[in-house]
Amino acid sequence: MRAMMESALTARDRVGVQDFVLLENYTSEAAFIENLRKRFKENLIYTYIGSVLVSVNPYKDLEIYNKNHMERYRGVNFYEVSPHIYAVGDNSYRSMRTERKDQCILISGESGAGKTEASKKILQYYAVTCPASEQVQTVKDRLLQSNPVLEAFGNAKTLRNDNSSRFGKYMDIQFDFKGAPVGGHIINYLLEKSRVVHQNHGERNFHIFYQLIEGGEEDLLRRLGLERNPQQYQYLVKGNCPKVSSINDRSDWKTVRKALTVIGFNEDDVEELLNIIASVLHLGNVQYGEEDGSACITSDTQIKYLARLLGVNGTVLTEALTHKKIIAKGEELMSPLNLEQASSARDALSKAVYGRTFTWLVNKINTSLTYTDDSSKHYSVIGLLDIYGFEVFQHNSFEQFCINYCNEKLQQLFIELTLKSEQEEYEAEGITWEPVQYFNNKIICDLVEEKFKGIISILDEECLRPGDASDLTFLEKLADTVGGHPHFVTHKLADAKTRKVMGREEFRLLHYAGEVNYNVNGFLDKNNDLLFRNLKEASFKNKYENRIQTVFLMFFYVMKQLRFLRFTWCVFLSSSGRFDEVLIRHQVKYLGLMENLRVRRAGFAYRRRYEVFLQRYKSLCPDTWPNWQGKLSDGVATLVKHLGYKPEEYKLGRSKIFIRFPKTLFGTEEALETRKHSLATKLQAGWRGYS
Ligand code: AD9
Ligand code: MG
Repeated sequence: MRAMMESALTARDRVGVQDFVLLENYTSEAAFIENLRKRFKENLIYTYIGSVLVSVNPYKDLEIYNKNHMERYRGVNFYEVSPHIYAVGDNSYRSMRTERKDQCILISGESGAGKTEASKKILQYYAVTCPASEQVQTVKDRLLQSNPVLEAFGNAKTLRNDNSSRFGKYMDIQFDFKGAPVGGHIINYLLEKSRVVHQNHGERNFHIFYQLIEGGEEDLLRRLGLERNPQQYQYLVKGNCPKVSSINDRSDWKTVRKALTVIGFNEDDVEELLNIIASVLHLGNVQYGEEDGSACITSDTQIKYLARLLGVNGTVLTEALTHKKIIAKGEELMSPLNLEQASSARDALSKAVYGRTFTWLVNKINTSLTYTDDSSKHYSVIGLLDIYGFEVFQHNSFEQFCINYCNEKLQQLFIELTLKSEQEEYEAEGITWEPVQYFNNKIICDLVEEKFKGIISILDEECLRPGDASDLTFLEKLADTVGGHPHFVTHKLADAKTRKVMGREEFRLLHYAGEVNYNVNGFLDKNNDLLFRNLKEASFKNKYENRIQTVFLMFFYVMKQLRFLRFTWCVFLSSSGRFDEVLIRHQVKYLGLMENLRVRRAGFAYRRRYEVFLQRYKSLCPDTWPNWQGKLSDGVATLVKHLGYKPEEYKLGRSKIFIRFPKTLFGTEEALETRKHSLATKLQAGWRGYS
């Protein structure tokens, strides 16, 4: 016995605890990090904080994602097996089935932390473990194959991640009453279109361009007028990084081609798609010269290809790339563009074409995932949110501003749902409670989004203001309006030390995850792009805002869903392949994991409304079976007394029972199972009544 206990202790010493709630010194950050380190060393990358999954990116393939593992997690209690992303998937699936409630899995973490990999693993888990008929198998295949396609067109190599998502994704998986996946729907947000025409040093354009050039068959490339050399294309040379050691563009091309077929793209669709991708490359190579101050196209090679691939008239295209339409005295005239204007018109066209193609692609995928069985319109849903993670580069622009703002909102949601609402519920239920202090990043969200005086409002105003509005006037307005804000700094307002590391065209935001300097160059143009798209959307969809912000739209949708859903959080930490303590400590801090643990520790793992609790377990006590006649709270009190709950294990609130430890409820669940089993045996033998 002693030997057994000793070996259990040594094991715990070696691998740490699998739920931080069990950590003895739970207020110590050092103990928290040490526990992560121990587990990471043993390749145990997953740990819980109650029901929140925390993971550290191992950056190496672990043997924990095979079929055996999937089977191991199927239908077991969350806390009985070691923490895993499959356990999260399984738990959400079972809650959806037993409670008939839609679910949502929210995945957060900075760029390169492992969010997209995790969302794919959840999808694979469902594809393997859920029941399937022939028709369902098709849906499963399509759900899985949507990933390589979306990644080819929406992911790229950045300095942070070789396969970085450059768009936000919310995916619904729809299940029928048998629990089989029968459909899906994807919503995409804010694709980083600027990447089509420009990449920072060491980064690449979207994968698809390189895949096509490296992997496309000879006759296909000939038809598209492409050469097998990325260096030939202006849009692919900006980052000076055509090859990436971790990426095999040629084999990825094969995967994507196959995936397109599985998703239901016919030959015409594929041809259309590739024509557009090739056209973007040709557009990038359109070279301008100058004649009398006006731009002209110096070679018509690209125009010939473009005219053929896009099915437009070459002369019309040439005019469109060198002129703009103006209306003078009621007449439409073509006014020539200068060199700079013509180049930006060409780039704007490339971005627009790519952006629309991406939307078209997502729509096509959605059509192929549409649930068509009319006999049972009701289905349950598990939603997966995977957005681009927080990122900081040497040079940060409008794109980083949008991405980091999204992450700020996601963190706000995390705080709202796990810290704030938890504490508010205890208060509402009259449960004695020691409040936990935490940093609420709402102040930063407000700084960005507040009506009339937030950064986005000021930017919109500058975009719509006629006259001399420019990126720099925007910066000045910012300094005047939000200059005193504790999370905002401009060069002008900065102290001497900060000024040294800030450009004159930059403003700094003190995000929850760290400081970022944003260069305002291009802010107005890029925002205009969103603004006008939004204005168009607003004209038929202005239910909740006259102007719809795309970022708002994403979170509006998710938050609206969350009111009806049950959610699970997965928090991913990035690390550089080894356990990088400084990096991990920083993330533990800004993600509020210590506060989360404190709330969990002081709190209760489970809560159930009295009527739900009584209904489920009343058969375990002769006084509550078959029906309790008195007050519900008295019924629950009688029941738990009979079950032997100790006073420190639970509390009774105004309308709910709160149970501190998972094991208490598991014990009760087991008792229920045993009783059902013995009842079934007795019924078979003709028994009636309670025993
Ligand atoms: V970004 O915000 O889209 O830039 P993600 O999505 O958080 O980012 P991603 O899932 O793309 O990161 O993971 C980055 C890389 O980490 C992957 O390409 C893998 O090489 C590596 N990774 C992530 N998760 C795992 C894992 N569970 N096992 C092994 C992993 N490697
Ligand atoms: Mg990603």
